[in-house]
Amino acid sequence: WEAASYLPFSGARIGSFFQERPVLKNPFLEDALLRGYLRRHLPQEAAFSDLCAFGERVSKEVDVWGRECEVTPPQLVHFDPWGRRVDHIETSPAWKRMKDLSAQEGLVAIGYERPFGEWSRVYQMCKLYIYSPSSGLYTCPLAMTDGAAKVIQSVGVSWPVDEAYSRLTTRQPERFWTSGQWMTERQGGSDVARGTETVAVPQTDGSYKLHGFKWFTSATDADMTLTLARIQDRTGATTPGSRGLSLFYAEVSRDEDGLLKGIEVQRLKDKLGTRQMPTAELLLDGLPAHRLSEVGRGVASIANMLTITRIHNSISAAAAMRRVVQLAGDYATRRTAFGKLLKDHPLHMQTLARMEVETRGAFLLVMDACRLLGREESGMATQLDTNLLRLLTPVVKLYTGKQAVAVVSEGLESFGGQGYIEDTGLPGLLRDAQVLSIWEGTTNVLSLDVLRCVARSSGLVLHAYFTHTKSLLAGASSVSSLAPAVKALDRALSELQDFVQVAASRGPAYLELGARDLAYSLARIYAGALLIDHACWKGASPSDTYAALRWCEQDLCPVANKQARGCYDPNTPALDAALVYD
Ligand code: UCC
Ligand code: FAD
Repeated sequence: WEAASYLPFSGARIGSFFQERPVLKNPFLEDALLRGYLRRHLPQEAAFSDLCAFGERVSKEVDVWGRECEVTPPQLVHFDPWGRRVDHIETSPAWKRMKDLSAQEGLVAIGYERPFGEWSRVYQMCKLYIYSPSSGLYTCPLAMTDGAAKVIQSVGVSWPVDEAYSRLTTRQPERFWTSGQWMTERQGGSDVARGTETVAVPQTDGSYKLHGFKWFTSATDADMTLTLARIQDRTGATTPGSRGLSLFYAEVSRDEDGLLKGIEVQRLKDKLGTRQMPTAELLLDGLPAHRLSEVGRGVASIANMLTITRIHNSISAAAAMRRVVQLAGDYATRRTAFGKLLKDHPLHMQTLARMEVETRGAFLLVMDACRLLGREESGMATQLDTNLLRLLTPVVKLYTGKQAVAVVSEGLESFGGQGYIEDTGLPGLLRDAQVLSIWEGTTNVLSLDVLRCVARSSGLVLHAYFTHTKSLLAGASSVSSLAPAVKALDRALSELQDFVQVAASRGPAYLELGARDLAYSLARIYAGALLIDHACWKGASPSDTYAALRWCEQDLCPVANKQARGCYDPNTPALDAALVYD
């Protein structure tokens, strides 16, 4: 008996060692690049103190709510106990607290109040960046709410959307509304022009009733939505394609019997991630609606929303990377392997440093899109800024969305087996990252959007890109510590210019095959230039220089290298297909 008491793990004993969990600290104070960026561009005490206080609230209070949202996902109640159809989407108390907090903190409102002029979008997005990984995906309805407010602003804040606009942009929780964005139908989410079957039947009072089936509608507990439909003429005929689509505003409301007006919630999606948030299939059966766009200008009108939601998506991507890097860095100071802390293993630190470099590139890319958006909205944008924003929006969304999955996945591995364990909260980060490259335009569809905006601007967006990238490098020519990075970037820029010239002469099929690599090249070169530019700032740290050097060691212009290997030649589609179906 006595001997047994010395045996470890005997009986009910579970041993005395327990691993300390990684600790989430104030995400504002923990982020050197974020603070450096703001010190450089928005050195306002009011912004700093608000972000610092918000960061404290996120780490101490909100993060727990985010976890609550994950473990108490929404439920759809189709019927009440007496058999009446109610279609009620029940969300967790934490999800409702997120709504109130979002209003109070002005997470949408800031973009419209513009407290810091052209830097207001940067400020708003920095707040969302701090919030996003703890938000229980509440950043999704906020993105669509922001996008809807932007669309309303662009068509004019007047009846019937003036009330909605004031609710979308209010700081009063009891008045605050969120919006949906219902574009995807069963036949196509990318190809909206061919996929949309929903029809709008004109009413005698000038309004419409919508009939159709929306296949993906996220945060379906929204108060209103923007959606696309085809207007029927008197014979019931509609115009096919993009020219047949118009943009509609509809409120999600209930009649006196508690039934949704003109909507049936078919079911909630059973999703890999984003489980905190309801995503529903909706049957629209006479949904009352008002047309917002000119007839047939639906896609062009909703494009304003897409710009905003794609920037929000990019913020969430950069924020997911930042969060996993912060937690992994903290864990490395607490976990020992082979006799020393993980942080003292050079190979482990190299792994974290590579994640850090990716995160920094992503952060600067997104911030630059926000900077340009802020300039445009405050009337400060030059034509070059406007063109650059059009090009960068899809580039930044597609690049950061993809890299978020890679960085978060690597991040999970840095916790060893614990990274795979549900109740650590870590796996949810990866699940939620995976959607970032799918919704709001997949990687390929956005790569084609890059080609579209190049073609429609007759190359002016590329001109803006080259001009601005070169200007970012101008200050670095005399900084010897950055010379290898500048040299690599100069070479990549000229390779990119060569590609553009050659590809233009080869025609659309060639360009289409090169589209994804082109978008990646645009992203990597631009992020490299931003990192170099930031490292040249007088307040920059040695780590800023090191990050720029490391970033520029990668293949900055994959499109040129692949072109040289004949990857876009006319015979490759057939070879690719043969390989896939071999
Ligand atoms: O996924 C969704 C919501 C998820 C939840 C929100 C989360 C947000 C982040 C949260 C973080 C946690 S909502 C569904 C999103 N769906 C998409 O993104 C659709 C993807 N497909 C595309 O983007 C396609 O490229 C389409 C649908 C835009 C293609 O449409 P069309 O009609 O075939 O294309 P067209 O004919 O080329 O374009 C029609 C007009 C043109 O204008 P005009 O006629 O003046 O030349 C285009 O220039 O629309 C204009 N346009 C644009 N303008 C098209 N795309 C854009 C754009 N991106 N920016 C400006
Ligand atoms: P498809 O268009 O069928 O694409 C399938 C594949 O083909 C993709 O890899 C795509 O890149 C590729 N592909 C398509 N066309 C081309 C091409 N021309 N060239 C090369 N490759 C191509 N939608 C909404 O409207 N509102 C919402 O609130 C909403 N919420 C969502 C929530 C979640 C969790 C998810 C997963 C989706 C949501 N969506 C929503 C839908 C989303 O926007 C679409 O799924 C997305 O746009 C892709 O459309 P799809 O599913 O029809 O894929």
